[in-house]
Amino acid sequence: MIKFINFFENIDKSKNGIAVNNEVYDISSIYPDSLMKLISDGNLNNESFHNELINNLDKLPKSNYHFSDLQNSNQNDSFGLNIPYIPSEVWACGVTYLRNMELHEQDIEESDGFKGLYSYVYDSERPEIFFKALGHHCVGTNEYITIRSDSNETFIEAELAMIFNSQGDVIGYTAANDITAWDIEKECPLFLNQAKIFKGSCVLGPCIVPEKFIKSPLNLDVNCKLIRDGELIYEGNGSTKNMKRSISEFKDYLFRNNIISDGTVFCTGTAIGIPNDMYINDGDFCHIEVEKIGLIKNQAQKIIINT
Ligand code: DO4
Ligand code: MG
Repeated sequence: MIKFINFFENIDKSKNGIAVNNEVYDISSIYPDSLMKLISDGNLNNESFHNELINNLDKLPKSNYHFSDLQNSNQNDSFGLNIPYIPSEVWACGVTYLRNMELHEQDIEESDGFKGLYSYVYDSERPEIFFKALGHHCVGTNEYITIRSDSNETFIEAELAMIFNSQGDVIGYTAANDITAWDIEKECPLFLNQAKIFKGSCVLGPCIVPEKFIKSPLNLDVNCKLIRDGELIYEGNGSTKNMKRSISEFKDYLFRNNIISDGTVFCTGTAIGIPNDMYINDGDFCHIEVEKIGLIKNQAQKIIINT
């Protein structure tokens, strides 16, 4: 398996690389700018390009760090992983798992809100596809995520994300945190954009895995952790095998009468229904791990004033 990454070490703040068997090689001589180029030139999921890389590993500069060192690094370390590339658009699908639908319905019931909405969407033939982010709303692992100044119940959403090319092929996968101001969303469904789209509302990373290395995307374990003052206060586990929708359904509805550019990211819905009192506090750390892809971890920052 090859994982494509953007990493930094010491004074080099952005290098494109590959991780093979935990070793990290610098491919910046082939891709000097963004890994987006790898997507637009068709090489991300191209087997002969992968073989060429594998056969020439000894000619590529090797990092002093392993992939696991970069992935587990902390905010102030001089080495780590950046967001793999800045996508032009991120879309998402909601209510794709029964457990999340049930928890949302239960919370709506208790708060006297729009009852039945989430069960309607879960059962509906048309999936709930919504716009999630532009590139400037997205961050990578170890960057700050945001709790909006006007939200007191913001949640982690641990998701498998697909990477599309403009033709509608799924060419890779990454992990995502679709951070959601649930109190704003549950007050009124028409507030969804405000609940979903704000700066630091979407984490992507830690790498891109080409599609051909993930044989069963709908059978991946997903884990998330909420850590407060160094203590694990919540851990949840899920699996993409419980996803109600298929990949072809996502593609069909996302591309219907729409223009989608290379490298568009699509978050497939939260695989873990988090209890309604486990919202994120200022300073908490949120970890999300998707099997075969890796770990993204971020500290939350509550915005106090409106900046
Ligand atoms: O409107 C609800 C969106 C829910 C969501 O983002 C998810 O299920 O992941
Ligand atoms: Mg979501």
